[in-house]
Amino acid sequence: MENKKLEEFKKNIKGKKIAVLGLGVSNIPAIKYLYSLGAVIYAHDENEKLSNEALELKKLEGIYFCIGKEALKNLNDMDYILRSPGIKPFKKEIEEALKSGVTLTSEIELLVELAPCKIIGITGSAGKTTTTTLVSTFLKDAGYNVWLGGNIGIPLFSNIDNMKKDDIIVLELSSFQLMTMHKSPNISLITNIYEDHLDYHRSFEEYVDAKTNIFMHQKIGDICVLNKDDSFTCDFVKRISDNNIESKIRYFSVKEKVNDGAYYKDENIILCRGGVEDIIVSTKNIKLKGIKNYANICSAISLVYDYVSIESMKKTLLSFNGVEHRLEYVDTKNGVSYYNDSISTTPGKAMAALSSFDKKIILIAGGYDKNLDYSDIGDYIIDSAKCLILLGDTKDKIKESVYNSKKYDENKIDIYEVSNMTQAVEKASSYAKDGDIVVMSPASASFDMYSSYKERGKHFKELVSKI
Ligand code: UMA
Repeated sequence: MENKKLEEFKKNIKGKKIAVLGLGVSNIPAIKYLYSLGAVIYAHDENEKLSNEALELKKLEGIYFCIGKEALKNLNDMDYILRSPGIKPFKKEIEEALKSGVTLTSEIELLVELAPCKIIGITGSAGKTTTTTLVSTFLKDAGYNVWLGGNIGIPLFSNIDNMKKDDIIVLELSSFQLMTMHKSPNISLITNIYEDHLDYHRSFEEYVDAKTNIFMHQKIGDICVLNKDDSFTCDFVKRISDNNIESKIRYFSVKEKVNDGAYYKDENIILCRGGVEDIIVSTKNIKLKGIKNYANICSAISLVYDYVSIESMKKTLLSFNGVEHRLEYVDTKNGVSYYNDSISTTPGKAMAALSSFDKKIILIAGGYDKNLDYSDIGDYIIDSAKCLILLGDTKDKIKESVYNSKKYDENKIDIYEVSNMTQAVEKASSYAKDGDIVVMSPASASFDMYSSYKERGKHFKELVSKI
């Protein structure tokens, strides 16, 4: 069936002047697509050092480049501005252009506006990527053709011609993307709200308001999933009713029973539909561990249960290892489970990972020193680890943080220092006993020994496979 909205858009965009602000991951494919539709592209970027992909665009005749300090000048006589998420929409030049009648949009907003199929959108301060990936896996395993993208790093708009009515789009959405959106996904989730991105947003309120665009433009029949355990997301119910939004509300929780949605209780993930309960899976049998992951699972189930059978959800959960390098389950060797959390390149990220397990772990930490503050991590390590294996440039800072912790005296923790990851895995596997958990969550970047956190994670997994 023809996608009328898209056909109309294609007709209208011909000859229109579009200032594309930001020549990065999201906008480059969009430029090529809009150019192929006959739009006149003005490519803007404040950074004079363009990527190879951006430089390639110079080969296309009739794309005008505005690069460097003056990049945001001359926006007033455009028809559209296509803003990249990293560019703040409240920049003076953009606000002036809007006053003179220019339409502000973005790659992600065009996708949500023109897609021919259902869209599931996921936002929140934490848990977005794991939940988005799990939702997409649930749907794929159930036989759907799924388009996974958004803030997760995959721009999808340029693929819109290949999308079909029965496909499903699954999007991770950031506050940077949501802030200026005038359209919401059909099925939305806000995982939770914590203070974040205050170097971008002008206030915490602005950050929260941006997130609410995930439901503010929903229509009757749409669904909004909220976190019963998070007071901010619970308060959104009032916004939904104050704005006469007619979406159906579902909740998820890891603390209490919910009536329409999924919850965690006594080591079970339970789906409740209008009071009728089904146990989907026991958390004893799945590889994603920790209360935060149980919340991610409950929220994902609440989003997809109209589309995926209980049997299929169960099958997916039994095999889902998580997202690569993000508290990813690697394997169990001699009764010891190994997890790769190489993505934790800062103390903050590692602290979140550390509180995910129900028992004390063996932690491998340390890496490149980005001059971050390690003063709080000691408390977290003492609370969650019985053994700490340190490597890399930050090992002294982490050790000091443990020694300086007020909790140190009463809590025994074994600390070892090693020179590289091979020795770290050897030490961990010789220390560990049946039933133990080993987590590599470095709290540091990788550049002292690797080219990226991905390379570090892959090396760790390789070493585990050889145990
Ligand atoms: N630029 C300017 N002026 C500015 C800011 C940026 O000219 O004031 C230019 C930069 O020089 C760059 C270009 O804009 O060349 C694009 O940069 P961008 O930062 O907008 O990023 P993209 O490469 O398009 O990637 C964006 C998201 N980036 C941000 O939100 C900052 C990616 O999320 C996302 O994966 C990608 O689109 C695909 O949709 C990254 C991110 O860090 C991973 N997101 C934040 C997070 O997850 O915490 C929100």
